[in-house]
Amino acid sequence: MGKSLTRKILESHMADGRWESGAEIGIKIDQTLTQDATGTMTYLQFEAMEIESIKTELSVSYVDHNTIQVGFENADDHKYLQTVAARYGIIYSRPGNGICHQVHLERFGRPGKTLLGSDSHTPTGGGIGMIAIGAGGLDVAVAIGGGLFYTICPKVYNIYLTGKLNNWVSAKDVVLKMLEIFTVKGNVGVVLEYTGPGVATLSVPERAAITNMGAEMGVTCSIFPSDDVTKRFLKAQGREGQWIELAPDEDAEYDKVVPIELDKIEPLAAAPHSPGNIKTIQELKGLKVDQVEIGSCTNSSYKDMVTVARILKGRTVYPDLSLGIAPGSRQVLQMMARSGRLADLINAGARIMESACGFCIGNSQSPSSKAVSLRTSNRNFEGRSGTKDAQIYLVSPEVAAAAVITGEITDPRELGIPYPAVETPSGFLIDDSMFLGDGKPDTSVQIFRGPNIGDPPKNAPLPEQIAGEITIKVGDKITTDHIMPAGARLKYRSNIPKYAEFVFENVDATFSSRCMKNKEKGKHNIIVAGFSYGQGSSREHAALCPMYLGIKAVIAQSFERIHAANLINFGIIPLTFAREEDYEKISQGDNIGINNIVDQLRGKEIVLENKTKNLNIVLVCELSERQMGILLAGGLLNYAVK
Ligand code: MIC
Ligand code: SF4
Repeated sequence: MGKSLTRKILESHMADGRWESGAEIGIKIDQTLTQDATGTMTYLQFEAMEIESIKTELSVSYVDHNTIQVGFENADDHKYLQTVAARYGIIYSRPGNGICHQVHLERFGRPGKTLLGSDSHTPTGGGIGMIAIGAGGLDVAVAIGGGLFYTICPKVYNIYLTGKLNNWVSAKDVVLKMLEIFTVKGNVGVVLEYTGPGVATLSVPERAAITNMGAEMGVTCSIFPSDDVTKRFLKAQGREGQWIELAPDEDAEYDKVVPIELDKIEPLAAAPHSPGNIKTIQELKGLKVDQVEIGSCTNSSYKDMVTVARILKGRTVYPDLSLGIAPGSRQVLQMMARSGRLADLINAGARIMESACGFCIGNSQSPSSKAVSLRTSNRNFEGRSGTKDAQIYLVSPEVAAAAVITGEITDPRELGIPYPAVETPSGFLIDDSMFLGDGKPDTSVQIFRGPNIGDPPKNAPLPEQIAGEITIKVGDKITTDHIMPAGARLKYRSNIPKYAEFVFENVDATFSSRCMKNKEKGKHNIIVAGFSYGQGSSREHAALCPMYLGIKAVIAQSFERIHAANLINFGIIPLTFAREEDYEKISQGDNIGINNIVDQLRGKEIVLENKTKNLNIVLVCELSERQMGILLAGGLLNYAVK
């Protein structure tokens, strides 16, 4: 049997392990990207590794998350990022240049390369034929320093596309369809590989919108082949020389084949409060809409923006509705400005926002209480918008624009206006002046460290035994937004003691202070959770801040990939229940103990003593030798610098 494209690229980068799904493999990373909200910690950890300069082909540091700059903290972080980048040979993408994933696709993504990014939507790069994976900042720091990235050798599912999307149906609807099929849990260790005749009908930015939201399914990454469409996109970006043709073997072997007929897909939405809660627009039509936000790394390409501009040209934003638009990159914004499309949006009454994450991360444009907000972004977790009771629906740019005109959820096919078929331009506007650096280190640079930048906290090696309290018990599908809120709290990303005050803030505001009290008494803190713990972002702060609060273990029914890796990286043991029903035998506040933890981890099962309930519970923890070493050392930083 032949090989999938995923296998071909991974095998050509594999420096440890072999192709056997489920086993740990170590891959060489060609490119890295960071964004500011995870980047400060990444580079502080990179500095702690005392490596002279970057070892990758290319490393880029973007500033796109924390651009609001209320107070000095964001600006100080930017200055740290700019100077640390110059010192080590990292390209610095200045604030205003755009959202990391969109910009990376435009200017740096290359077929056949591996990309590791400290952001869960790094798989956007799969749209151009890369193996692009999201990870915690510490894993990215190790990769920048030339270390391998370890992950589970994936199962590869083939998504076989046929047909062509109908007018008014777009790439966003394809990935929402995928979410309907795959849901948001149970896909850990899977790569989605798109093939079939339908692939050629999708442009690179459309493919990227699809691979972007693979993150919501919890897959490792998604990938499209590199074909003539890819070649045309690279040519239009002035990078034709970087094109190579890439495809799976004709008889490639896959773990599963899922056919999708593009012409059968209709406009869809993810209803509150999960990207997996899929409804058709036909089911939702008529619902009054208060706010529409268009942008984010999923849907802010040139085509997305021009489509919206053409729908709104000569029309006016519905009176009760607020429209925000954030073009994904400075390239898109400049092209919109020069072509007059931006004027069409301004004339319609759009509030034009910076090319940045903005509303998507909840640090601006929070809706009013109970508002219905239609967004083209990728996550609608409860409270992420900054308004706990707001109802967020994730939709395509076409559906978003239709609501702007009518004030309610509307099937764009029923708008009664001609469909604006927007082609990918044959030449994009190329202006790289907002990238600083030439990839070479400059040891004379003084790294700027403002008062908001603290050293990454150190952890002690794993103790002999765990003795403490179940400090919190939570249910299924707990996202990293539940664990470590972003939005208004984002500015504390570089200040761990301060940020740690907000762990589980919206679930139980007493959590952090209760942890600190236990820690002072020498008691360990333990978290108990249901299925799919740690969904969503790659933010390592959802492990780093709990580590600071003295969390030694998380016991869950199941974990999501990036979060499980982050827990190990910060010396927190990810344990699962051997028997599902035992989740009921443990309550918040229970006193528990695990003796001889190191020996037990080496065995197959771990026995937890629930002292309050006077019973034992069997737990499981499958670790590679490498992961065991990291846990024993108290985390990856101790392990890497030993
Ligand atoms: C997100 O979309 O949740 C974020 C903010 O981009 C995160 C990264 C972060 O928390 O800084 C992600 O997706 O990894
Ligand atoms: Fe930024 Fe939103 Fe994309 Fe995260 S999902 S990188 S916050 S635009």
